[in-house]
Amino acid sequence: MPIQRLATTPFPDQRPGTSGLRKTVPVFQTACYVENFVQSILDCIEGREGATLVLGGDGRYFNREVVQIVLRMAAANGVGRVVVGRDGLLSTPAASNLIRTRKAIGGIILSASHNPGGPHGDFGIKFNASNGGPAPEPVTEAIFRRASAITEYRTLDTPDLDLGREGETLLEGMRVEIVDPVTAYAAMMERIVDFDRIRAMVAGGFRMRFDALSAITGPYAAEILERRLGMPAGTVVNGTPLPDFGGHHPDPNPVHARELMELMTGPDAPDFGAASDGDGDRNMIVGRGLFVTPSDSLAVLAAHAHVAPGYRGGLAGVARSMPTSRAVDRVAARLGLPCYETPTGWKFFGNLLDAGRITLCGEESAGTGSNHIREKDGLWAVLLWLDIIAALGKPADRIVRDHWREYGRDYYARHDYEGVETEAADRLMTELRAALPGLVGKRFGGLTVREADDFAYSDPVDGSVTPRQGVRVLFAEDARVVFRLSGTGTSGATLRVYLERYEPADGRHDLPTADALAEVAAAADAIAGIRRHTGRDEPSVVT
Ligand code: VG1
Ligand code: CO
Repeated sequence: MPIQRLATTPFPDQRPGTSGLRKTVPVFQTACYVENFVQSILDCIEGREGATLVLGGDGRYFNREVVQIVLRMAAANGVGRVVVGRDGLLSTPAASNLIRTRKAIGGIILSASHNPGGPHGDFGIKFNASNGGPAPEPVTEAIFRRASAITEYRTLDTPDLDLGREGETLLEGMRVEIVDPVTAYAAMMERIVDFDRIRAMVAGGFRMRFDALSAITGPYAAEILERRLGMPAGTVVNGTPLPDFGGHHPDPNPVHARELMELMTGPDAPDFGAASDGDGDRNMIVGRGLFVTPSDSLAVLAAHAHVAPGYRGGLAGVARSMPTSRAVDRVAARLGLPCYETPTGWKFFGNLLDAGRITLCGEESAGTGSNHIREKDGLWAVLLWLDIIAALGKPADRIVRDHWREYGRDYYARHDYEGVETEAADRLMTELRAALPGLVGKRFGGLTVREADDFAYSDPVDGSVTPRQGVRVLFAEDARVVFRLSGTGTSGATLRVYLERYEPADGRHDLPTADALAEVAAAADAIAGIRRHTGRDEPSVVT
């Protein structure tokens, strides 16, 4: 079968964002759109001749078709072997694990993560490097430059492969190895957390609910929680991955996982609740009657991870994305650990993990992870929580309240203004940046600005500098507001406003978050003119 070299012309908009290229399905369905981007990725993989590549996606609409396109193109571009999840499915953490264990040169992950799916929903393509992590900025920029000048792509004229059965087939000279998506991942989890200890807790009557939100983690959670850990059938709900996620937003937060929140705050709440997102890398943790913010979750995990087999030697260090609350910093300070602050997006943790500088890291957006792979990992976070609950013999809500008593509480909320006109959002950020030098010392209600800057990250490992990663305003009263524009949306702009305030005093840890943050929210509007620029009185989503 001769390789086809087909002429094409570039699309100007194929620059990857916070996490890969994300567009609506109709955009991806435009003739040559997928092919151009995939060829650009392949062109940027040095040494792809004869190498191994990992391939899979979260099963959303168009996953099936794109898997076949990528397989043909990989074969036509000289790739030696592709390890692909059965039916083209792999959660993002499972893909990261396979890239590492199979010594692949990289992986192509098909997902738009927490964005809705379906014929009118979103799709995405992301390239991960040989360390299993999202390609760093120099690579994504190289892919973008390539895509902006592309003239032809290579493929084969072959029928679709049957990806429904495990085993190996040949696609011209390339081996296609179809693997069970769950097995290797579940085995890795058994090494990191103490399954026996959790099983004993389950045998003692511990009950939880895991809501897979009709996305990729259903089969993973069913295998691990129900089969290996012995939880009763029905522990995992919405466990069948659907191409449109049942019409829902597969974003595990109190707004989009409302059913879980209602259960956990109602009279029949089980001991623990959890959820994950479209591609399985995010996690939501809920104790009885208490939603645990991802920032607090990271801090609690950092404080107790050493009880689990994977972390018995202690942690090398921790990291959080800049908008994530400073709760984990307090744990690091107490334990004498280095604590790094990175820009939003998992790709910035890769160097720190590879260099052995950190063991745990996380983001306020429900992403938590460790050095076991190079992606955030939803189910892993749930399992580590379970192991900690079992080891401490305390329910999740008690663990969190005890944590606040020891360290103080960082009240936290994120206000998203979605679908804002791009020009209005840009104008807001431009004016805000211009106003920064004059802000220090100004008072907003009871708050005084102590520092204000536009976050620039200097990578301590490779020395690279990434400027303009979000405006942060720090108040003398130990409160903070951060402003940045989302890099994962597919229509208009999303303004994210991150609010936090530290409350050391015991006895003041049970305020409604909105009340604790009211003054900070008012200051945020006064500083950035949110209403004036966006015309919105209220955020579209508060998480
Ligand atoms: C968002 C989150 C960020 C996360 C990214 C990818 O990015 O804020 O923390 O890493 O999504 O997560 P942005 O640029 O929209 O704020 V996932 O689970 O959607 O791959
Ligand atoms: Co995700």
